[in-house]
Amino acid sequence: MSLRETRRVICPHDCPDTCSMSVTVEDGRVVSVRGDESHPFTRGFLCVKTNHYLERLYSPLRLLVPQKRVGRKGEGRFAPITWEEAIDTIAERFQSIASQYGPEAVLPYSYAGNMGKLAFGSMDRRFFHYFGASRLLRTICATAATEGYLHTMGDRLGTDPESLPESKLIIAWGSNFVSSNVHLVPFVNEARKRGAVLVTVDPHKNRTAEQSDLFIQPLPGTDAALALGMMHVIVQEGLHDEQFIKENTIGFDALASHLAAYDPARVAAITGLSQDQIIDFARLYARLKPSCIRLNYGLSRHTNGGMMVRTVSCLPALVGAWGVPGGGAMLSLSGAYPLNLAALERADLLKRHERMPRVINMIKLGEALLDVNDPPVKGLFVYNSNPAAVAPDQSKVIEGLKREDLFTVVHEQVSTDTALFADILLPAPTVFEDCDLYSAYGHLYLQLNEPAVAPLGEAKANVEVFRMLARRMAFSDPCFEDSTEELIRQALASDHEHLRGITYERLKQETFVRLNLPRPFVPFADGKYPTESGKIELYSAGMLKLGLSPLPVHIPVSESPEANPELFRRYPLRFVSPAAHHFLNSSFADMPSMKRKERVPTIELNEVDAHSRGLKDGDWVRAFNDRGKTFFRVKLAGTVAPGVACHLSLWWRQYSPGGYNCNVLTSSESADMGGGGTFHTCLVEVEKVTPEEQAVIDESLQEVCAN
Ligand SMILES: Nc1nc2c(c(=O)[nH]1)N[C@H]1C(S)=C(S)[C@@H](COP(=O)(O)OP(=O)(O)OC[C@H]3O[C@@H](n4cnc5c(=O)[nH]c(N)nc54)[C@H](O)[C@@H]3O)O[C@H]1N2
Ligand SMILES: Nc1nc2c(c(=O)[nH]1)N[C@H]1C(S)=C(S)[C@@H](COP(=O)(O)OP(=O)(O)OC[C@H]3O[C@@H](n4cnc5c(=O)[nH]c(N)nc54)[C@H](O)[C@@H]3O)O[C@H]1N2
Ligand SMILES: [Mo]
Repeated sequence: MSLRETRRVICPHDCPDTCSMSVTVEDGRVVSVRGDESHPFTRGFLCVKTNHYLERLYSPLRLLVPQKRVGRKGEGRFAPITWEEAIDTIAERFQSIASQYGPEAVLPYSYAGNMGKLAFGSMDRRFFHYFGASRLLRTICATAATEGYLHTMGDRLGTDPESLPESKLIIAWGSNFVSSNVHLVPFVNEARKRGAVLVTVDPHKNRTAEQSDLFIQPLPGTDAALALGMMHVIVQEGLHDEQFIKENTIGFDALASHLAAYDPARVAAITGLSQDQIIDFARLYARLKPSCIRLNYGLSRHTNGGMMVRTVSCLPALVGAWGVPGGGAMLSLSGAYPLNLAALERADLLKRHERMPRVINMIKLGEALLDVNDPPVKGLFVYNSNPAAVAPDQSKVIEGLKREDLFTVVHEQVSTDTALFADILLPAPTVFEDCDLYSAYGHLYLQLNEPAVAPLGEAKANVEVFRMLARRMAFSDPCFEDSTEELIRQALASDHEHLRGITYERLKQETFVRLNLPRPFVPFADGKYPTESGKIELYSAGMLKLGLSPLPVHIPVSESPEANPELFRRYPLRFVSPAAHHFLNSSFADMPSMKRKERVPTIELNEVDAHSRGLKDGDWVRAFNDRGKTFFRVKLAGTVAPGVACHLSLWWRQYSPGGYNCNVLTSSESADMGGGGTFHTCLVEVEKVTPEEQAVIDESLQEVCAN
């Protein structure tokens, strides 16, 4: 008789939703994956990607045993080895690199492929801290937006999504939640049923814009000007909330005089919008309350991204949107989770070293691998990330990964673009086979994941791999022996009231537990803001000290006609590459069903730009700038303004005609705040491909279809 049971598994991917999945296991094999109906946020459905999770879990690309390279770098030819040989090799190579160049010559490279608190940052951090490796600044996604928001509000808190039905106006501001945060949709729909208006502000007419009542389409990188223009109108027409401003903010008078520079005529010229659009939007925003601005990270991926987020997050204060259910703004709720991450990461282990190891910004991986550095990077350990596909300035990244003298370890679930460059390739389990603790950045439930099935093949979790390495290298601190359960208990050890009553035992029983917060939770309801002044900072003395403008300002992005006319003359299209509906960064982009849905890498252009280049819908173009070139199929769908181009990312290089994806075009320049990525500040030109290029594309498409 077959054994059939239902389990809960927490979706580990980098997405605000962190869903609870209801999983059926039969004879040790997962046979179905559905949304968990009992979860207050997941509400019984999953996104299109995780609905197909079986395809990922049992993919032919799954890595099942440790392997060592036998071919050329990047060729992807490997031979199986034992775990013992793999760990021995890594330990010996890291030790010899350390004795020749110092431990900083080893660089860990990881991000949020798995958002589990343990997998994301625990034994791995302890290992590299103890060893003295270079420290990685994890900037690729969230740091610019976070810093911008903190300058205004002081904490990573925002509107409780479960209170959204109370909103009368919801603004998706550079946030494509229909694709990137789909579990928000039922709450938004509930609000709309009760009469709420949905507005999208985005240079791309994305899936959220398609469903919106109003679509505002500024040029990329101009949102601070738009927000300041709205403030100009609001203050000039006396629509601001004087009482709220007086009690909750600092710097209103300075801001009000500064707004003179942002009259609708000037803002229209900067944003490409009409004056009426700006004025009407400002009036709508001041009139409809409660209102919620749904920000996410897309808006911040510009050289002025921190300032754009800082500026937009001043708007709710001006109209007094905070303090009621459904009001305010939402970037992230991660500030609500007071987990003891310091205990997991153990930065104190760094004190063993004479000086603090250097830091390397992850978006500058290409430079880190190629430039003359002292010491040079000689060892690289990649886990939870696929930098060959996701990091900017890809030709440099690939050139670096090809270095014969670079010893590269990749710990992965599937044979990614980065895995192909490994010297030692290690198999990782999926969340179905692993145990971990999950917070969320889009809801308020702490969740415990327990394995539903045994690890496939010889897959070992991140925690276990670094525990084995520490043991092999005779690291003496007892922290390297902590078990998974002990690590989870350490993370939960906090006196903070949000965690009151939440224990390991309770999580084991209930899987998900709401933080100890009222429902709905109204952030900042007590009028306290953990900024320097204790108020919402419309003027920020702290920013001035950092050399930033203390008042919100519009600063043209570095690749724009204002900042670099010469570059703009050569590359006149502002290229953005936000998230595709069927991929999650580069995850799922290997799955045949998801690739079929995205079809081929496309570039959306305006008719005017296509016409002036002799292009029609379906033509293949070469998109290029000084950093590189890649190929896209032209899509003319009325989705972008003249001078703007959009590609939905992220395709694997393996499936991209010509062997590079969109990140061969993007720049590794860091944002104005937090060293953040600037993927959407990117000028390009497109040209119809030559017959020779078309032949390459046709051949490569056959391979994509065959895979
Ligand atoms: N399906 C799917 N879901 C995802 C992801 C995915 O890859 N696919 N990625 C996950 C991750 S890691 C993250 S960080 C979140 C990101 O979630 P979002 O921030 O919602 O996602 P993005 O698609 O990066 O960007 C959102 C929008 O920003 C727009 N944008 C770009 N430049 C500007 C600008 O200057 N102004 C304005 N107003 N808008 C601009 C883009 O056109 C895009 O429509 O989503 C998560 N969820
Ligand atoms: N052009 C462009 N580039 C972008 C973006 C964009 O909008 N445009 N978005 C950026 C953003 S928001 C982000 S967050 C980054 C994301 O970049 P990454 O963090 O690299 O995200 P993924 O592409 O999802 O790759 C994560 C990898 O981790 C692996 N993994 C999952 N779980 C585990 C585990 O438990 N252990 C180990 N060892 N591996 C595991 C997965 O199989 C997957 O291959 O990309 C950025 N790149
Ligand atoms: Mo991200």
